[in-house]
Amino acid sequence: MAQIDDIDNELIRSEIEEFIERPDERARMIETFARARPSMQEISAALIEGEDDDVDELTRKALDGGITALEIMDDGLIAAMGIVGIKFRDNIIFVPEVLACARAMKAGMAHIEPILSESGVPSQGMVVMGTVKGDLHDIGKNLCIMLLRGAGFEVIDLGVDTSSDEFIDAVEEHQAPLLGMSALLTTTMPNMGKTIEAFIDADLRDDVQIMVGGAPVTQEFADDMGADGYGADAVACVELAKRLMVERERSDD
Ligand code: B12
Repeated sequence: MAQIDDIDNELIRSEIEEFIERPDERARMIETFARARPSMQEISAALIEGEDDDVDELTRKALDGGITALEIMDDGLIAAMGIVGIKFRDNIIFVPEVLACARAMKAGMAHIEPILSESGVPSQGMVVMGTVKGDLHDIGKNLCIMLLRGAGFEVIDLGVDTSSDEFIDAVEEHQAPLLGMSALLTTTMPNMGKTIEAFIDADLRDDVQIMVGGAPVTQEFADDMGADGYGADAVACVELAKRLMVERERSDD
Protein backbone atom coordinates (compact mmCIF):
# COMPACT_ATOMS: atom_id res chain seq x y z
CA MET A 1 0.00 0.00 0.00
CA ALA A 2 1.35 3.42 -0.99
CA GLN A 3 2.11 6.04 1.68
CA ILE A 4 1.63 9.81 1.52
CA ASP A 5 5.42 10.30 1.35
CA ASP A 6 5.49 8.32 -1.89
CA ILE A 7 3.85 11.35 -3.51
CA ASP A 8 6.47 13.68 -4.90
CA ASN A 9 4.46 16.88 -5.16
CA GLU A 10 4.22 18.93 -1.98
CA LEU A 11 0.95 20.66 -2.88
CA ILE A 12 -0.77 17.35 -3.61
CA ARG A 13 0.51 15.91 -0.32
CA SER A 14 -0.81 18.84 1.66
CA GLU A 15 -4.16 18.84 -0.21
CA ILE A 16 -4.67 15.18 0.73
CA GLU A 17 -3.54 15.66 4.33
CA GLU A 18 -5.63 18.77 4.86
CA PHE A 19 -8.81 18.08 2.90
CA ILE A 20 -9.35 14.37 2.22
CA GLU A 21 -10.69 13.07 5.50
CA ARG A 22 -12.48 9.81 4.68
CA PRO A 23 -10.00 6.92 5.06
CA ASP A 24 -11.17 5.12 1.88
CA GLU A 25 -10.94 8.30 -0.21
CA ARG A 26 -7.58 9.21 1.31
CA ALA A 27 -6.18 5.74 0.54
CA ARG A 28 -7.52 5.94 -3.03
CA MET A 29 -6.00 9.38 -3.60
CA ILE A 30 -2.62 8.35 -2.16
CA GLU A 31 -2.62 5.26 -4.37
CA THR A 32 -3.54 7.33 -7.48
CA PHE A 33 -0.96 10.07 -7.00
CA ALA A 34 1.85 7.85 -5.72
CA ARG A 35 1.80 5.92 -8.99
CA ALA A 36 1.62 9.08 -11.14
CA ARG A 37 4.96 10.40 -12.34
CA PRO A 38 6.10 13.79 -10.95
CA SER A 39 5.26 15.70 -14.14
CA MET A 40 1.68 14.37 -13.96
CA GLN A 41 1.46 15.40 -10.31
CA GLU A 42 2.57 18.87 -11.38
CA ILE A 43 -0.30 19.06 -13.89
CA SER A 44 -2.71 17.92 -11.18
CA ALA A 45 -1.41 20.53 -8.74
CA ALA A 46 -1.86 23.30 -11.32
CA LEU A 47 -5.40 22.10 -12.08
CA ILE A 48 -6.32 21.96 -8.39
CA GLU A 49 -5.15 25.58 -8.10
CA GLY A 50 -7.21 26.52 -11.18
CA GLU A 51 -4.12 27.74 -13.05
CA ASP A 52 -5.18 27.23 -16.65
CA ASP A 53 -2.03 28.79 -18.16
CA ASP A 54 0.15 26.41 -16.15
CA VAL A 55 -1.94 23.36 -17.10
CA ASP A 56 -1.73 24.47 -20.73
CA GLU A 57 2.07 24.82 -20.57
CA LEU A 58 2.71 21.65 -18.53
CA THR A 59 0.46 19.51 -20.75
CA ARG A 60 2.25 20.73 -23.87
CA LYS A 61 5.63 20.02 -22.24
CA ALA A 62 4.54 16.52 -21.19
CA LEU A 63 3.37 15.68 -24.71
CA ASP A 64 6.61 17.07 -26.17
CA GLY A 65 8.46 14.87 -23.69
CA GLY A 66 6.77 11.77 -25.06
CA ILE A 67 4.11 11.12 -22.40
CA THR A 68 0.95 9.70 -23.94
CA ALA A 69 -2.28 11.70 -24.12
CA LEU A 70 -4.08 8.90 -22.27
CA GLU A 71 -1.63 9.02 -19.35
CA ILE A 72 -2.01 12.81 -19.12
CA MET A 73 -5.79 12.45 -19.16
CA ASP A 74 -5.87 9.80 -16.41
CA ASP A 75 -2.91 10.65 -14.15
CA GLY A 76 -2.80 14.42 -14.64
CA LEU A 77 -6.28 15.75 -15.36
CA ILE A 78 -8.91 13.25 -14.11
CA ALA A 79 -6.89 12.46 -10.95
CA ALA A 80 -6.89 16.16 -10.03
CA MET A 81 -10.62 16.47 -10.64
CA GLY A 82 -11.05 13.78 -7.95
CA ILE A 83 -9.61 16.12 -5.30
CA VAL A 84 -11.59 19.10 -6.67
CA GLY A 85 -14.80 17.03 -6.47
CA ILE A 86 -14.25 16.09 -2.83
CA LYS A 87 -13.38 19.67 -1.83
CA PHE A 88 -16.53 20.92 -3.61
CA ARG A 89 -18.70 18.30 -1.93
CA ASP A 90 -17.29 19.15 1.50
CA ASN A 91 -17.81 22.91 1.01
CA ILE A 92 -14.11 23.68 1.05
CA ILE A 93 -14.36 25.30 -2.37
CA PHE A 94 -17.37 26.71 -4.23
CA VAL A 95 -18.67 27.16 -7.78
CA PRO A 96 -16.22 29.95 -8.85
CA GLU A 97 -13.20 27.88 -7.80
CA VAL A 98 -14.61 24.76 -9.48
CA LEU A 99 -15.20 26.76 -12.64
CA ALA A 100 -11.54 27.83 -12.57
CA CYS A 101 -10.54 24.16 -12.22
CA ALA A 102 -12.88 23.21 -15.08
CA ARG A 103 -11.23 25.90 -17.23
CA ALA A 104 -7.83 24.51 -16.34
CA MET A 105 -9.04 21.00 -17.22
CA LYS A 106 -10.21 22.28 -20.60
CA ALA A 107 -6.83 23.96 -21.21
CA GLY A 108 -5.19 20.54 -20.85
CA MET A 109 -7.89 18.77 -22.84
CA ALA A 110 -7.36 21.19 -25.74
CA HIS A 111 -3.90 19.65 -26.25
CA ILE A 112 -4.87 16.03 -25.85
CA GLU A 113 -8.12 16.20 -27.81
CA PRO A 114 -6.57 16.27 -31.32
CA ILE A 115 -4.42 13.28 -30.39
CA LEU A 116 -7.11 11.16 -28.75
CA SER A 117 -9.65 12.05 -31.44
CA GLU A 118 -7.28 11.27 -34.30
CA SER A 119 -8.36 8.00 -35.77
CA GLY A 120 -6.65 5.89 -38.34
CA VAL A 121 -9.40 3.29 -38.35
CA PRO A 122 -12.41 3.11 -40.67
CA SER A 123 -15.68 4.50 -39.31
CA GLN A 124 -17.10 2.38 -36.51
CA GLY A 125 -20.50 4.06 -36.73
CA MET A 126 -22.33 7.16 -35.64
CA VAL A 127 -22.95 8.09 -31.99
CA VAL A 128 -25.12 10.92 -30.71
CA MET A 129 -23.87 12.18 -27.32
CA GLY A 130 -25.26 14.78 -24.94
CA THR A 131 -25.68 15.78 -21.31
CA VAL A 132 -29.33 15.51 -20.25
CA LYS A 133 -31.84 18.31 -19.64
CA GLY A 134 -31.08 20.56 -16.66
CA ASP A 135 -27.45 19.44 -16.43
CA LEU A 136 -24.50 21.63 -17.44
CA HIS A 137 -21.62 19.24 -16.65
CA ASP A 138 -19.73 18.37 -19.80
CA ILE A 139 -16.15 17.48 -18.88
CA GLY A 140 -16.76 13.72 -18.64
CA LYS A 141 -18.96 13.65 -21.73
CA ASN A 142 -16.27 15.50 -23.67
CA LEU A 143 -13.63 12.98 -22.59
CA CYS A 144 -15.89 10.15 -23.77
CA ILE A 145 -16.33 11.93 -27.11
CA MET A 146 -12.58 12.34 -27.54
CA LEU A 147 -11.96 8.64 -27.00
CA LEU A 148 -14.94 7.60 -29.15
CA ARG A 149 -13.61 9.71 -32.02
CA GLY A 150 -10.15 8.27 -31.43
CA ALA A 151 -11.63 4.77 -31.74
CA GLY A 152 -13.18 5.67 -35.10
CA PHE A 153 -16.73 6.62 -34.13
CA GLU A 154 -18.33 9.66 -35.73
CA VAL A 155 -19.83 11.67 -32.88
CA ILE A 156 -22.61 14.25 -32.99
CA ASP A 157 -22.17 16.31 -29.82
CA LEU A 158 -25.42 17.88 -28.63
CA GLY A 159 -23.67 19.65 -25.76
CA VAL A 160 -25.37 20.15 -22.39
CA ASP A 161 -28.97 20.63 -21.20
CA THR A 162 -30.30 18.38 -23.96
CA SER A 163 -34.03 17.67 -24.10
CA SER A 164 -35.59 14.33 -25.08
CA ASP A 165 -36.81 15.91 -28.33
CA GLU A 166 -33.32 17.09 -29.20
CA PHE A 167 -31.95 13.57 -28.64
CA ILE A 168 -34.72 12.07 -30.77
CA ASP A 169 -34.31 14.62 -33.59
CA ALA A 170 -30.54 14.06 -33.75
CA VAL A 171 -30.83 10.26 -33.77
CA GLU A 172 -33.42 10.43 -36.54
CA GLU A 173 -31.59 13.05 -38.59
CA HIS A 174 -28.27 11.19 -38.51
CA GLN A 175 -29.77 7.69 -38.51
CA ALA A 176 -27.47 7.06 -35.54
CA PRO A 177 -27.50 3.48 -34.21
CA LEU A 178 -26.04 4.61 -30.86
CA LEU A 179 -26.99 7.24 -28.30
CA GLY A 180 -24.97 8.19 -25.21
CA MET A 181 -26.38 10.26 -22.36
CA SER A 182 -24.41 11.80 -19.51
CA ALA A 183 -25.74 13.07 -16.15
CA LEU A 184 -23.82 14.33 -13.12
CA LEU A 185 -26.66 15.37 -10.84
CA THR A 186 -28.99 13.03 -8.97
CA THR A 187 -31.77 15.45 -9.90
CA THR A 188 -31.09 15.12 -13.65
CA MET A 189 -30.43 11.36 -13.75
CA PRO A 190 -34.17 10.61 -14.12
CA ASN A 191 -34.13 12.62 -17.37
CA MET A 192 -32.21 9.71 -18.90
CA GLY A 193 -35.14 7.41 -18.16
CA LYS A 194 -37.58 10.03 -19.45
CA THR A 195 -35.64 10.23 -22.72
CA ILE A 196 -35.73 6.44 -23.07
CA GLU A 197 -39.51 6.58 -22.54
CA ALA A 198 -39.75 9.32 -25.19
CA PHE A 199 -37.96 7.01 -27.65
CA ILE A 200 -40.49 4.27 -26.81
CA ASP A 201 -43.41 6.70 -27.28
CA ALA A 202 -41.99 7.80 -30.64
CA ASP A 203 -41.73 4.12 -31.64
CA LEU A 204 -37.97 4.52 -32.14
CA ARG A 205 -36.59 2.51 -29.22
CA ASP A 206 -35.70 -0.51 -31.35
CA ASP A 207 -33.74 1.67 -33.77
CA VAL A 208 -31.15 2.85 -31.29
CA GLN A 209 -28.86 1.35 -28.63
CA ILE A 210 -28.72 3.60 -25.58
CA MET A 211 -25.74 3.90 -23.25
CA VAL A 212 -25.59 6.00 -20.10
CA GLY A 213 -22.91 7.30 -17.76
CA GLY A 214 -21.83 10.03 -15.34
CA ALA A 215 -20.54 9.91 -11.76
CA PRO A 216 -23.84 9.14 -9.95
CA VAL A 217 -25.06 6.60 -12.54
CA THR A 218 -24.73 2.89 -11.74
CA GLN A 219 -25.24 -0.33 -13.66
CA GLU A 220 -28.31 -0.97 -11.52
CA PHE A 221 -29.81 2.43 -12.35
CA ALA A 222 -29.05 1.89 -16.03
CA ASP A 223 -30.79 -1.52 -15.95
CA ASP A 224 -33.79 -0.11 -14.09
CA MET A 225 -34.40 2.62 -16.63
CA GLY A 226 -33.99 0.23 -19.56
CA ALA A 227 -30.69 1.45 -21.01
CA ASP A 228 -28.67 -0.99 -23.12
CA GLY A 229 -25.44 -0.33 -21.28
CA TYR A 230 -23.55 1.63 -18.63
CA GLY A 231 -19.91 2.73 -18.65
CA ALA A 232 -17.96 3.97 -15.61
CA ASP A 233 -15.35 5.96 -17.53
CA ALA A 234 -14.32 7.08 -21.00
CA VAL A 235 -12.42 3.89 -21.76
CA ALA A 236 -15.45 1.82 -20.69
CA CYS A 237 -17.64 4.07 -22.87
CA VAL A 238 -15.64 3.11 -25.96
CA GLU A 239 -15.68 -0.61 -25.07
CA LEU A 240 -19.42 -0.40 -24.52
CA ALA A 241 -20.00 1.43 -27.82
CA LYS A 242 -18.02 -1.25 -29.67
CA ARG A 243 -19.92 -4.05 -27.93
CA LEU A 244 -23.32 -2.48 -28.64
CA MET A 245 -22.40 -2.04 -32.32
CA VAL A 246 -21.43 -5.73 -32.58
CA GLU A 247 -24.65 -6.80 -30.84
CA ARG A 248 -26.64 -4.63 -33.21
CA GLU A 249 -24.94 -6.05 -36.30
CA ARG A 250 -25.62 -9.58 -35.02
CA SER A 251 -29.31 -8.81 -34.46
CA ASP A 252 -29.55 -7.23 -37.95
CA ASP A 253 -28.23 -10.47 -39.56
C1 B12 B 1 -16.78 20.40 -12.41
C2 B12 B 1 -18.08 20.38 -11.63
C3 B12 B 1 -18.98 21.44 -11.85
C4 B12 B 1 -18.74 22.54 -12.89
C5 B12 B 1 -19.08 21.94 -14.29
C6 B12 B 1 -18.17 22.48 -15.38
C7 B12 B 1 -18.33 21.69 -16.66
N1 B12 B 1 -18.14 22.39 -17.74
O1 B12 B 1 -18.60 20.49 -16.68
C8 B12 B 1 -19.75 23.63 -12.41
C9 B12 B 1 -19.04 24.57 -11.46
C10 B12 B 1 -20.40 24.43 -13.53
C11 B12 B 1 -20.74 22.79 -11.60
C12 B12 B 1 -22.01 23.24 -11.31
C13 B12 B 1 -22.87 22.56 -10.46
N2 B12 B 1 -22.59 21.44 -9.76
CO1 B12 B 1 -21.05 20.32 -10.12
N3 B12 B 1 -19.49 19.29 -10.03
C14 B12 B 1 -18.35 19.35 -10.69
C15 B12 B 1 -17.42 18.23 -10.17
C16 B12 B 1 -16.46 18.88 -9.16
C17 B12 B 1 -16.59 17.48 -11.18
C18 B12 B 1 -17.36 16.85 -12.34
C19 B12 B 1 -16.35 16.39 -13.37
O2 B12 B 1 -16.08 17.08 -14.35
N4 B12 B 1 -15.70 15.24 -13.10
C20 B12 B 1 -14.60 14.72 -13.93
C21 B12 B 1 -15.14 13.87 -15.08
C22 B12 B 1 -13.95 13.33 -15.89
O3 B12 B 1 -15.84 12.78 -14.52
P1 B12 B 1 -17.36 12.42 -14.91
O4 B12 B 1 -18.09 13.63 -15.31
O5 B12 B 1 -17.92 11.54 -13.89
O6 B12 B 1 -17.20 11.58 -16.29
C23 B12 B 1 -16.58 10.30 -16.38
C24 B12 B 1 -17.55 9.12 -16.15
O7 B12 B 1 -18.62 9.44 -15.31
C25 B12 B 1 -17.94 8.67 -17.52
N5 B12 B 1 -19.07 9.28 -18.22
C26 B12 B 1 -19.55 10.54 -18.18
N6 B12 B 1 -20.56 10.70 -19.03
C27 B12 B 1 -20.75 9.52 -19.67
C28 B12 B 1 -21.65 9.13 -20.65
C29 B12 B 1 -21.64 7.80 -21.10
C30 B12 B 1 -22.61 7.38 -22.16
C31 B12 B 1 -20.70 6.87 -20.57
C32 B12 B 1 -20.71 5.46 -21.02
C33 B12 B 1 -19.79 7.28 -19.59
C34 B12 B 1 -19.81 8.59 -19.15
O8 B12 B 1 -16.77 8.93 -18.27
C35 B12 B 1 -16.18 10.17 -17.85
C36 B12 B 1 -14.69 10.16 -18.11
O9 B12 B 1 -14.00 9.18 -17.35
C37 B12 B 1 -18.45 17.25 -9.50
C38 B12 B 1 -17.89 16.34 -8.42
C39 B12 B 1 -17.82 14.88 -8.81
N7 B12 B 1 -17.34 14.09 -7.90
O10 B12 B 1 -18.27 14.45 -9.85
C40 B12 B 1 -19.52 18.23 -9.03
C41 B12 B 1 -20.96 17.77 -8.80
C42 B12 B 1 -21.39 16.83 -9.90
N8 B12 B 1 -21.70 19.02 -8.88
C43 B12 B 1 -22.67 19.10 -8.00
C44 B12 B 1 -23.54 20.21 -7.86
C45 B12 B 1 -24.48 20.15 -6.67
C46 B12 B 1 -23.53 21.28 -8.75
C47 B12 B 1 -24.44 22.50 -8.74
C48 B12 B 1 -25.91 22.21 -8.44
C49 B12 B 1 -23.83 23.49 -7.73
C50 B12 B 1 -24.59 24.76 -7.50
N9 B12 B 1 -24.98 24.93 -6.27
O11 B12 B 1 -24.83 25.53 -8.40
C51 B12 B 1 -24.24 23.07 -10.16
C52 B12 B 1 -25.25 22.48 -11.16
C53 B12 B 1 -25.21 23.11 -12.50
C54 B12 B 1 -26.05 22.32 -13.50
N10 B12 B 1 -27.30 22.69 -13.67
O12 B12 B 1 -25.57 21.34 -14.06
C55 B12 B 1 -22.75 17.84 -7.14
C56 B12 B 1 -23.91 16.94 -7.51
C57 B12 B 1 -24.56 16.34 -6.28
C58 B12 B 1 -25.73 15.52 -6.59
N11 B12 B 1 -26.00 14.64 -5.68
O13 B12 B 1 -26.39 15.61 -7.57
C59 B12 B 1 -21.32 17.23 -7.35
C60 B12 B 1 -21.27 15.69 -7.23
C61 B12 B 1 -20.40 17.87 -6.27
C62 B12 B 1 -20.78 17.47 -4.86
N12 B12 B 1 -21.55 18.22 -4.16
O14 B12 B 1 -20.33 16.48 -4.37
N13 B12 B 1 -20.18 21.62 -11.22
